[in-house]
Amino acid sequence: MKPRLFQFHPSPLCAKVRKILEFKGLTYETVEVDYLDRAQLLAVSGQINVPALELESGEVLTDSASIVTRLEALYPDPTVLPPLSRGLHVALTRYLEGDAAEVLMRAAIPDLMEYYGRQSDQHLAFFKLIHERRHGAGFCARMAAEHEANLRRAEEILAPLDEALNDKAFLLGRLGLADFALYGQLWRLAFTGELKLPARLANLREFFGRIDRLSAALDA
Ligand SMILES: N[C@@H](CCC(=O)N[C@@H](CS)C(=O)NCC(=O)O)C(=O)O
Repeated sequence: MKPRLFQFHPSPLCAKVRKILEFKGLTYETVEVDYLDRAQLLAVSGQINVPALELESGEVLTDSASIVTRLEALYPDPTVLPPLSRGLHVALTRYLEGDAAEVLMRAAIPDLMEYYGRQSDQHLAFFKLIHERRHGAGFCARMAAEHEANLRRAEEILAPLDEALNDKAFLLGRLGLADFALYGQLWRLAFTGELKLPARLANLREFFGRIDRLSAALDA
């Protein structure tokens, strides 16, 4: 059996892991977890968050950072932690999945509400419950009302990353973990099928396409 990645389609951390698997040349299947029904995910991984990765050996990995560490140990070549910039990749990933993720998550709330609302009223209610437990009552409605400002804030924090890509294809020169983390965070603005990055962030738009096409490039 191929490795199985348990995911929610909109999840940035699942997007990151998908591209790392593809970069390493590993074929895998995705299991789309229903936001409301996590029984299989719980049975397989003992917890209810994604990504969870079940390897061919039966070993089950959770937490995207631990997944990357284990994949690096099992399949070191090609590495996502290039020797001379390993620390920078880790530090930048921490920023992208910390402060930057918070800003981009806020900008993505209306799309997420639409996505789960289309599945059912219960899906939307559960999505709101999870986010309002974390961020306070009224969070989702407030994010919808403040959407324009949230998009401006997202553009602000993405601008320096766009600038870093002026003269190179990847953030630190050679493709590595931080690029996959950035791809995952940009996925928040792309999971609907439309890349909602402002036109002025042209380098980032190209960058997203470059990583997005990785599997196709490897298949070629
Ligand atoms: N530290 C974990 C965080 C995993 C996580 O929070 N995943 C989100 C999706 S990106 C999730 O499953 N959230 C649960 C929920 O929304 O109910 C990792 O890096 O994998």
